[in-house]
Amino acid sequence: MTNQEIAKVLYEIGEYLEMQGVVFKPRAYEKVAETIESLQEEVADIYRRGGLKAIEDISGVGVSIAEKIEELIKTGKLKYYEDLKKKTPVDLSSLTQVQGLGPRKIKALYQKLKIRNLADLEKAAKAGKIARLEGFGPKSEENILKGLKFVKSSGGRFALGSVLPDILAIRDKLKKLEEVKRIEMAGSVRRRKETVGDADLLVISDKPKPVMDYFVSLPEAARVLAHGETKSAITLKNGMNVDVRVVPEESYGAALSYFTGSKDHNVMLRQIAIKKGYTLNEYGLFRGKAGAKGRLVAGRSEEEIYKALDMSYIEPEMREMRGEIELAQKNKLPKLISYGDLKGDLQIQTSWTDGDNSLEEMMNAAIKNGLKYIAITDHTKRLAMARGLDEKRIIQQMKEIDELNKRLKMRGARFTILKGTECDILQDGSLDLPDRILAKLDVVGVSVHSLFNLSRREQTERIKKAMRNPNVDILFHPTGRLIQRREPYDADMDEIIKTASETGTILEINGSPDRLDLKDEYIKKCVEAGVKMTIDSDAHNIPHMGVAVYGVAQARRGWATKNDIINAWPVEKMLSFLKK
Ligand code: DGT
Ligand code: CA
Ligand code: CA
Ligand code: ZN
Repeated sequence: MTNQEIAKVLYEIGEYLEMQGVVFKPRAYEKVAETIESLQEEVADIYRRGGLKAIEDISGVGVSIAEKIEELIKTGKLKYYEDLKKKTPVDLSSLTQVQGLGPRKIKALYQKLKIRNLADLEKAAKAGKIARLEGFGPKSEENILKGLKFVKSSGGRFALGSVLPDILAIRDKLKKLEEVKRIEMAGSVRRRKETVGDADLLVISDKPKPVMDYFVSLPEAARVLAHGETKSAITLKNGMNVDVRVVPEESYGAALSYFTGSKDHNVMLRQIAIKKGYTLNEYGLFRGKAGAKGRLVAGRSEEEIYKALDMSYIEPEMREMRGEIELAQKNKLPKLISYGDLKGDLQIQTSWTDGDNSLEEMMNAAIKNGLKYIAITDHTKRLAMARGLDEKRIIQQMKEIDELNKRLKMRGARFTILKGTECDILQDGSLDLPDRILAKLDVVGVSVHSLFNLSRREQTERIKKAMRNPNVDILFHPTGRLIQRREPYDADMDEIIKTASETGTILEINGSPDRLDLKDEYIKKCVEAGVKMTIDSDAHNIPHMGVAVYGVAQARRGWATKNDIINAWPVEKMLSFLKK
């Protein structure tokens, strides 16, 4: 059982328990699921190494959950979970994808209308049955229909962060084979697109047969779709396909370029090649016609192909036909922020509120990860579920931070903990902490966590008012979307970007794989408007700190340079840029 599969069962247990109105326990399961999802090591390996005890050492796991995980690893099944499913036999994982449908509503729909799956739901909503149901109403029915449309449109794709670790693991296994000379990811994965249809791997090998035999017999393969010497494909347990193609060394660059896409970018490259009297395909760039008659001009590397076409090399994340080819021809491409450029993280949660690790633990992990500063940004009191901080507790937290900073200094460590908050924006745009507290903090982030359904005008004004507060530095997860789960709240992003530029407010690129908020399109707009951004992990535990890389990927897709991202700067420069 993979971590993903274990997490999925735990999430569903939480949801089933919530259906039954059980308190606290659902959140406990959810938190363990989140932790397991982001673990580097397989829980099955942890178990093999250290038994039940080692599982209990995972943050948030008590005896009872540990035993359930053990049963899952040992038998691939869990009786407790099967029993819960029998009590309410609904297709939870697809129904919960519909925005606004939580476990309790799903239970009501099952009890009153016998709705078990998306098809039942659509039928009932279209027949107007949900509008007549107590506790639902016409507005709710309308939202369900909207949500259903959204689920259908995102169907069949996978959030990058939920599949990239598995794809990298497969790549690394293949890389170890002596028959594999080189291997690279291509397709949308290499372009780091936020959702992925399938994964495409490219291999150079003189002996493809053993490579392909090994590939199709990987334990990750739930099904084998194709098994040939130049192309094979498998389906993973989560339903995603992985293709492997073997290409000759002299065509590697051409094949990489071709299979990286995007398709539109490739089409344009081919047209440019034709104008110059070449032919470009997945085997190379040829003078005249391709094949036996043409002479190979370039093909080994992507660099030599771009060069032969008189343009500079284009990073994969930019190959989306958004003007990158024109800039490459003029040698005017921006120098994108690199994956190692982040020096700080400006959104970190701790066990003061709903995080799993203490402030000190998060600090130590950040130091270990090579960061130079972090801002502690726990939730505020309106988020009672997350034990949000009130004035008294945030003042206590500031003292703890002073104390830790003092100790860091004594140790000679070049690391700073910044005092911060993720302060809730209230309905009228005022904030959940008074200004005299906000003024004492180094970094004030604000977030919308409630009232997603305000009208476009109200929502936009609400956010703008918060941004105009002279104590507010950053707007966290600015659109509120959850990839494939929740659409952004209705607000005018152009106006928000404009307000950011007028007020000097930073917009966040939240790296959580299910958020990636801002998305690439808005990042590009910010870059153009001169609005600065920060790339944060929004980590609630130590493993989760690693997700900032997805934020960097998204930033690169939005053409951001180091100069656009304030936490790629040293701490003094970053702080002096914030509002006074
Ligand atoms: P995905 O899998 O939907 O997330 O998106 P991609 O971009 O990975 O697309 P995929 O897997 O269908 O194909 C991989 C790459 O192969 C694609 O980015 C460009 C190239 N490719 C596929 N089909 C065609 C085609 O008909 N024409 C051209 N020029 N390129 C193609
Ligand atoms: Ca693909
Ligand atoms: Ca493919
Ligand atoms: Zn938040």
